Amino acid sequence: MGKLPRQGIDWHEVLHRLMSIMRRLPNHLEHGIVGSMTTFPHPLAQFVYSMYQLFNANDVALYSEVRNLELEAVEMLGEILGCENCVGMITTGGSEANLAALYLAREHGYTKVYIARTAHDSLFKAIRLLKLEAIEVKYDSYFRIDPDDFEKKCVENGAGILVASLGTTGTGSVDRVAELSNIAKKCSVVIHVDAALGGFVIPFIDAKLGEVFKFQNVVSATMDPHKLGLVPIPAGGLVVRDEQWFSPLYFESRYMPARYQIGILGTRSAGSIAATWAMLMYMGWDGYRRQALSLFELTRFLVEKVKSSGFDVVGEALAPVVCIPTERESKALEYLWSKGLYVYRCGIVQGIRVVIMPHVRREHLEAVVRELRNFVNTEAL
Ligand code: 0PR
Repeated sequence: MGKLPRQGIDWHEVLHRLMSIMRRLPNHLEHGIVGSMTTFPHPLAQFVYSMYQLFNANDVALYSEVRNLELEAVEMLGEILGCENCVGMITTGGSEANLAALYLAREHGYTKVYIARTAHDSLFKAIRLLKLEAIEVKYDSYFRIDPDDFEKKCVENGAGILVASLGTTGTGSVDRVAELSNIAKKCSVVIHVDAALGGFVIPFIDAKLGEVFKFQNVVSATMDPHKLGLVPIPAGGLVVRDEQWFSPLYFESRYMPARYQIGILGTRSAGSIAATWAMLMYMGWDGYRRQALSLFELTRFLVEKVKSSGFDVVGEALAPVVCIPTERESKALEYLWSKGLYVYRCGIVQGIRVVIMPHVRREHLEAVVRELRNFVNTEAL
């Protein structure tokens, strides 16, 4: 068990033990991981990550060039969302970026958070950690924030921050930021957009939905390179409109040569920054657009297959997330896992969630629908 050996053991033995555990772990290339937003990172990004992982990006005096790379990477992420000269930072993932975004809002005096149940759990976690006030906003039958309800709530409650999603976790729905921004303006509400997954697909398909920074009251966005950016875990992105909004994330660090550090963490690996920068440069706009188009094609294929097999799809599946409702969610999940198809839960409704990531193939999707049919047939016996 977890007992520190008195004398260290041979490193071959250490590796042997870890290899045998690793062989039992499902991986993206050999197994049916069809339900989470992770994928096999690009080999270039893996290589660059290992090149840079030893450097502490938060030692900004020693590694000011890493901060430059970080700012370039964040600016490129911002450009995808329609921002010119955005600033920000690379985080460990969407949860840290969402937490930091709500912290920024609080520091600027916004303590009310307008939020729908469709938002990712990390935002509710952030509200709890930061002791903010959540004001629940309804969602429509497509799992998008209901603009009328938002208007009613913001007229009643006044200034705050609205959380919108570009690709919700449960159904892949896309909030209509243009319309929400108009309403928000009237009530002095600013907006944070969680584009952790959808930010790498929606803007490449539909600029009107994707260029969220065109709306002046959008102050920040989350965009995760370790999802569809093809960068290894951990890599999230916090994109912020300007330096003034970002400034509360500079923290005093008295012993550091620069006297400050950036963000919620202390030491943070430059690996995530360099790998994100490398992938943005390597893929470019066209590379991510091609990826988005092929993911959408597969998503449409799945939606049609699901429907023609007598099942339903919830939401609008604009991002490559498909939620198939079933009241026997846990049983269906268990059944599919036993067949080596690692689907997840929709969360927002009872149902099975499939996420179409770059490693997912047509055969996986056919197998999901086939096994779901088999599950229903065995249950009916
Ligand atoms: N925002 C959205 C819209 C998300 O879907 C997620 C995570 C986050 C923020 C938080 O991101 P981090 O997990 O990077 O902090 N969604 C992933 C998902 O639904 C989480 C995940 C990741 C689940 C890996 C399982 C897994 O193996 O798939």
